[in-house]
Amino acid sequence: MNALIPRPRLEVAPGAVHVPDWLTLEQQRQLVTACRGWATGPVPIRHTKLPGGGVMSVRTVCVGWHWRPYAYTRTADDVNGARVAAFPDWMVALGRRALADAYADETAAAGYTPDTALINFYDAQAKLGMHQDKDERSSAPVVSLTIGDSCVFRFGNTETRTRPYTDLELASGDLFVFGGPSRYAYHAVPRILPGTGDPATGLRSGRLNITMRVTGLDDTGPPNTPR
Ligand SMILES: O=C(O)CCC(=O)C(=O)O
Repeated sequence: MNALIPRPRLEVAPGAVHVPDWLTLEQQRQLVTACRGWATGPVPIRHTKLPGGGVMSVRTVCVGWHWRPYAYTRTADDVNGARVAAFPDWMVALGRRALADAYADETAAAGYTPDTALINFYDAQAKLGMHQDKDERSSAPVVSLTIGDSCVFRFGNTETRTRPYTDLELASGDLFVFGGPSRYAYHAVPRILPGTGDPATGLRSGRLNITMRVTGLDDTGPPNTPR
């Protein structure tokens, strides 16, 4: 943990806010335990297959809705066909608190109901290229939590995968929220910083990232097919 020298809250771009050391150690432990459970099923954590034939280096498991490139479904048809674990109420509450603290806006927080989370596990070599989160039909903010090893997080602009962008370090317990004018900003994880996590979180190595989102989908609408 980097708790010795307090790191300031930083608005990286309009609507994109980094809140260091937001989760307590106990909350991190609880999240690690919950994620370990989800990683074993009903849909096991896996390297997502890309339509071009490649596989992502990061491993992912979802709750609420299952994400695959580039759609959300209730069942993991590209893995084992099982229905994903339900999105728990305590996680909705956590998402709301995250929004309230990042934006200092209780009204926005009360109206925020995330219904999916992508849980990414990065080993020391894993990375994620520049992309936008745009498979959701809602433009509600994305709430991102980091546990374990720190990473370099690249937060760019909404127009291109290239500069201008800001590189910042996300450490264990950090919150990052992006919404409003930054909701569709390109972002990436170019590098994990191995050995920077605190094993007291329950994670001996690697980085866990949880992004909560609002899909804007419901079970009565037309099937959500990959774009
Ligand atoms: O790991 C992170 O911090 C970012 C994850 C991400 O960009 C995603 O899941 O789309």
